[in-house]
Amino acid sequence: MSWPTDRDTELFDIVDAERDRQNRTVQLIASENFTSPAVMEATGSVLTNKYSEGYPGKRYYGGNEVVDQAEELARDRVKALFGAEHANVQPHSGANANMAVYLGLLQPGDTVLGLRLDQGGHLTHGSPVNASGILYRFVSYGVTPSDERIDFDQVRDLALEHRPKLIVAGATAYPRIIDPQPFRDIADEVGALFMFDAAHIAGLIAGGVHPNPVEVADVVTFTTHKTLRGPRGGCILSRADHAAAIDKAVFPGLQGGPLDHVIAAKAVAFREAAQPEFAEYARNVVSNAAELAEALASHGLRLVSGGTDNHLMLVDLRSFDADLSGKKARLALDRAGISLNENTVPDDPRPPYITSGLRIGTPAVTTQGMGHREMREIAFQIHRVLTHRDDDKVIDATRAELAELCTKFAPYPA
Ligand code: DSN
Repeated sequence: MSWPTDRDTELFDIVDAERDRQNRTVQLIASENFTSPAVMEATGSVLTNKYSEGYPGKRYYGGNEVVDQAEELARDRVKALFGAEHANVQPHSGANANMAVYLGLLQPGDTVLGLRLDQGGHLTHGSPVNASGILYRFVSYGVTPSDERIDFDQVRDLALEHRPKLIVAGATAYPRIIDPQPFRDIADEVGALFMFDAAHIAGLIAGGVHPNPVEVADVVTFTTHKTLRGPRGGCILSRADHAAAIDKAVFPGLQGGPLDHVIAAKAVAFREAAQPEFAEYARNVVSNAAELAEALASHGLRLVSGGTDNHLMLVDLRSFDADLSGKKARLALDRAGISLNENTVPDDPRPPYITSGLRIGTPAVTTQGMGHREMREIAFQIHRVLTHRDDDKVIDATRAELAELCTKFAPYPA
């Protein structure tokens, strides 16, 4: 064997530094989580060495009899987890999963309805700078100005006016339950297909705390690394009649060789998400988010839609401090050891790289075992940083206090 025998300290010191950062600071990015050692073991396994273009039993390469078993296991487990007729576990990401659905079920130029990006939607729901918006004619619906929840009257009016081929539900920054049934009803009324992008809430669905869109949608896409707590990747569930079109769109339409090591790790995560402990985890994610939202509101921060019933909340900073953009707030919180992202709020007057809001999520801190007491502490520290953002002493003190808190809940202790 001619592999280098010296440790690549230049790189692995960086990995160690990132583990330290994850152990010692607060992770509130709503789309992040901590995976289990078993998920990481599969991701770092010998399956990374294999080429297996195609699907189990129909590969373009030899030597896939073992890898086939891993992909079949992943497909069977995810179908059982969500009650789906068909699963494709090969998408490298949620964006790829969405593009594969469009490629499989639409023709370029077809009309699609999706949630506006600045009101909680995703780039792949028709942003003009994304392939979805370049290749297809997306029409956007939004939230109502009064309660900042999905405006189903608008969805129906737009569907009747534009007769979309596909209606897309799902969001990346929407703090409320998304009921799939009204979308199904509207899709049926206009003869459209219905896709639910469950990237953010897949774990809440698997844990039984949010309605399961698989029961009513033609297709459900999701990522495996957010609330579902698996490896980074995507997945598509569909009715059996869409299976052939979707599989062909993923490969050879959009991707080449699947990431077999990641598919194996997805199988591990699907098994973990089927355990009773995961249902408890999902309940705790939502309960922690509600507690954190309430505590932030008690410090005078306005929450979009007045609160949350999922894993995230959106803080609208405008009424709190007109000078404080989402970006300024995020940078100050980063210095204090709190990681989150700036985010547009509905009808945000600031551009998307500045924004007037913060998106805050509880999937990772809940995995660490934090509960209501820690949520109140985090809310206190967020408020303290926002009101003392130019005071280095306060920022440093906060970072130290939070490091002490996080060390008690370290996800990957040394
Ligand atoms: N990056 C994902 C998120 O943070 O919601 C969306 O692509």
